[in-house]
Amino acid sequence: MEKFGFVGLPNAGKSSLYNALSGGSALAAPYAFATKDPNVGMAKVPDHRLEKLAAMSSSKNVIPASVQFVDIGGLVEGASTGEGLGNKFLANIRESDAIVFVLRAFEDDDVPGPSDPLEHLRIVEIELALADLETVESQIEKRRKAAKFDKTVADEVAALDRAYAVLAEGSPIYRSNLDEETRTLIKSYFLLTNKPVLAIVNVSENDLDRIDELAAPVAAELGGCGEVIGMCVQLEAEAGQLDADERAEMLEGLGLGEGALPRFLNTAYRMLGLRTYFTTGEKESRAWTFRAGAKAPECAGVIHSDFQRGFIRAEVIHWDDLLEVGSWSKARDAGILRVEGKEYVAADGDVMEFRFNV
Ligand SMILES: Nc1nc2c(ncn2[C@@H]2O[C@H](COP(=O)(O)OP(=O)(O)OP(=O)(O)O)[C@@H](O)[C@H]2O)c(=O)[nH]1
Ligand SMILES: [Mg+2]
Repeated sequence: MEKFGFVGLPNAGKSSLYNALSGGSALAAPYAFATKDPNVGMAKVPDHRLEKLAAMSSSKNVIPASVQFVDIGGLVEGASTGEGLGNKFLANIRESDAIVFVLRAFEDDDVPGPSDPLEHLRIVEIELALADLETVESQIEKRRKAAKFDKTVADEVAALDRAYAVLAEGSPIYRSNLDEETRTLIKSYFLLTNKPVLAIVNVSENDLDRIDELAAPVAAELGGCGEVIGMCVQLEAEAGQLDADERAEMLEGLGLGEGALPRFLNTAYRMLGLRTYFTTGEKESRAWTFRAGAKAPECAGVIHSDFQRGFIRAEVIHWDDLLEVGSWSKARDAGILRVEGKEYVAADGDVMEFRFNV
């Protein structure tokens, strides 16, 4: 399952975001370093298409796609030299697929700390870059020696040298012009800034009419290097404690529509190049995750490796065409189920059934 690691200064709202997503009750408190041990949680990726398919099939179970996230302690300026909790605890998010910055833009006299999201961004970016620099420094000479005996290591060392030059400037790799090939060569080092980033700008409950305005400077600063979403994490967390109907009523009443979490989760999902196909029936309707560009057998393998190994063909229809005709059997009778083979590149929103033989 894809995993997101939360990074931010103390009191930025990371644990509150965790609670918002999981409906959980991690300690969110107005003092620095409230979080010491990581909180690991899961969130379902909302998908109106799945809901509609489940209703069509009167499915007993509805299983959405989900992502995992990890809430860690706050990072402070100088963490790389041991300030605050230091930076060793970042190891808890090393294997995340993406980084989520939580940047504070809310003012609250009861919650210490700066409330300029650009200041938050500047500090976390430098600290992550310095943590990566440490990682590269600790490996680069060893790998250079290894390259003397094994020519295949030479490309990797060259990539490490390039990464080093970027990081030594205090700059994250996701902001650099290092190409895909270089980044892939150093993937095995799990550098924190060699991952996609998404920034949450956490605005005050008093600024709900200025969310976009307050998020704009962060979007401008990151340029095309990361996604940016503004929200009031506190309210989303309070809503997360309610059951679905009450939650919808609360968010709607505040003029927040369905809230910011669906957009956050969908953006995070797509940012990683993830796509969804569906299976639907009376027993269950389910969303399955695949990587953009995957072919039918690989998609089948998400359900079970036997499906991929023994793949024969897939029956496919786009979700809205299926919904229109009303059921799988009607779609078959109408002759609008496509039969696709091994080379079929799955599309987001496909509904599929696989034929296989093992
Ligand atoms: N007024 C206001 N307070 C908020 C908001 N978001 C979070 N807080 C409060 O700020 C305090 C810190 O929030 P946390 O979620 O614990 O922050 P954190 O980033 O996890 O902090 P550390 O674990 O110490 O790094 C808590 O008292 C929250 O209730 C917000 O949008 N508005
Ligand atoms: Mg916390």
